[in-house]
Amino acid sequence: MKKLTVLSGGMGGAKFLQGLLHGIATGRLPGVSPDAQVSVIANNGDDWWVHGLKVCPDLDTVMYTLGEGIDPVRGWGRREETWSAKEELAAYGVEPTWFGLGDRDIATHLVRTQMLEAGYPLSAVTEALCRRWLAPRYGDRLRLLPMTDDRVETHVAVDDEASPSGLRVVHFQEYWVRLRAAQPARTVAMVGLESARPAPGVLEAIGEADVVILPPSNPVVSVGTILGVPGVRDAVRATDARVVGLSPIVGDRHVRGMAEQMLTSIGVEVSAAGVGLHYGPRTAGGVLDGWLVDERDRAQVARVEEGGLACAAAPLMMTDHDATAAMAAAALDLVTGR
Ligand code: FO1
Repeated sequence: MKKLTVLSGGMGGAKFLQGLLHGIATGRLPGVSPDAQVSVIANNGDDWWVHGLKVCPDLDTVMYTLGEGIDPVRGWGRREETWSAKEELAAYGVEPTWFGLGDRDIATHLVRTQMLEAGYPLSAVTEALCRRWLAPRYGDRLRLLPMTDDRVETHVAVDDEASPSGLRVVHFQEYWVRLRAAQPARTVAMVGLESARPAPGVLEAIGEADVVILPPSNPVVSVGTILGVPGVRDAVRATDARVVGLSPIVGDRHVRGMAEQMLTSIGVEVSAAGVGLHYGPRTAGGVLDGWLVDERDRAQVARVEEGGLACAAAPLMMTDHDATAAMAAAALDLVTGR
């Protein structure tokens, strides 16, 4: 296998990609060539404009993580960060004070915003930013593509007694950062998704891949959003590549993030089998050929198989790069039959 394409959200996807790249570099992935090219199609539905800047959290989380510029504790933003601009904005009383842009991180958003305002599409801006973070380490063996150049923003409806409808709609960042995803998400809406077009290279990366991987990212607001860009789901369904996913749910809980809240909002059972069958087998209108669940969910394998999907169990905790590379190897094994 020479071409691997990964549909990624932020932290979970970035961690998985670290292990995948480590697995390729150390020859631990069955059948994968050491000079294989990895294309990452990243969710950019949790983007937003704040303080006049375009912020793309998932793109940046992947870029900084793989470029070794991420803050390892927070899992977002820059390492060795300082917060003077945030403090100054707060001193002016400028909202939102609950969303923090670090001083180093702001440079990325300034470059991005200037380039966008000069007329460059997000995909070209991302390529330019990656020339600093990824090209020196990976050359042309790693590409980071936004799912779309168009504006897509995820919004979440939460309960609000004061509103005539009983609901209030907030930007995804407000749900996640200010509300800490502590309230039930009643509905999730990806504004702009229906008319978005795949960014340049996205459909080709899926169509020309040997394997397409759905990492343990959020199945609704990360992978679900990418698949929702018109043309992407069809491309995954039509590709000659094998398509395999890894469960973000272990023991009926999400490992990180807010998959439980998001799955509940769309009525999908919060379990490894529930998510696998939600994606569904390509033989029956879905997007997967195989689904890897955690060893603790081994009892759910038969149910997934009954749903028409090849399934296996393996340890799915991304405790270090070796463990994550082993997960990637097990996922590839499942769909390539090595
Ligand atoms: N997460 C937080 O919990 N608090 C923040 O203030 C915050 C700021 C922020 C700025 C830039 C960026 O790229 C990410 C940021 N995040 C922050 C993370 C982000 O909200 C989420 O983790 C993702 O959108 C979910 O994938």
